[in-house]
Amino acid sequence: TEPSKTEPQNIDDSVDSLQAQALDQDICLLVDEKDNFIGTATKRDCHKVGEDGSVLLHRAFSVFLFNKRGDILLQRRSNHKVTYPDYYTNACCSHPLYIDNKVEDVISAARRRLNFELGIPLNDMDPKLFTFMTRIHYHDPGDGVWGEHEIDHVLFYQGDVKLKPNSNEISEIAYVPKDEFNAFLPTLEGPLTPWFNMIRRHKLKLWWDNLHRLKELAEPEKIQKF
Ligand code: DMA
Ligand code: MN
Repeated sequence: TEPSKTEPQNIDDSVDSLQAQALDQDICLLVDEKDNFIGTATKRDCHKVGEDGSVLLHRAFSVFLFNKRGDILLQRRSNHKVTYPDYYTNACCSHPLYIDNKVEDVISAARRRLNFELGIPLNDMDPKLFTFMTRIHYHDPGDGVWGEHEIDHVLFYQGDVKLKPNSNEISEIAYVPKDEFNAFLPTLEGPLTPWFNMIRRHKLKLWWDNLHRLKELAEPEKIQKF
């Protein structure tokens, strides 16, 4: 017989098993408002929304990737993602982890995750070509069950890379030229993630216009709220 549809569902029944595994295995970094490391918590505990809408503050990163022509890489988050499934967003986001009893540095975490989500060979990504632009503190209650509260380290990367997207993570990718970007966004059949939208509105144009001199515009010491 069919299982009754009216039975209460465990949250994890609706979560893909690979994504569910990461919720308990990935150990994220809790930080204070100045981005000082203050402890650890599982990916699950870092993204559960409390009854009052609160979420534990943790460290994250967002990579904006451009090819040598200066086109931006966008991705659509897969339907399997626990947070923000089917949303369109920048090339890759995730969290530096607590691995082997050590705090992982953000650029190592970004390279590892670009390899995992987009299949970019590690050797295609020179750590020196990442520019740490700024930090953004934001809170978003998501769907009310899973949300975000992060100090997000924004990293820009320009270079030509081989892509082999992981379908458990990503359902679509596209390179978009700068002069087509504003017309392209309204054609998308899904929402933009809140962090991508925030960075797009406040910072993207200036930084995209200045890919050749990002180091001069970088403000890694700042933690901004928009
Ligand atoms: C989390 O990204 C980081 C930000 C900046 C929202 P994510 O949900 O894509 O993380 P993961 O890929 O680890 O699930
Ligand atoms: Mn997060």
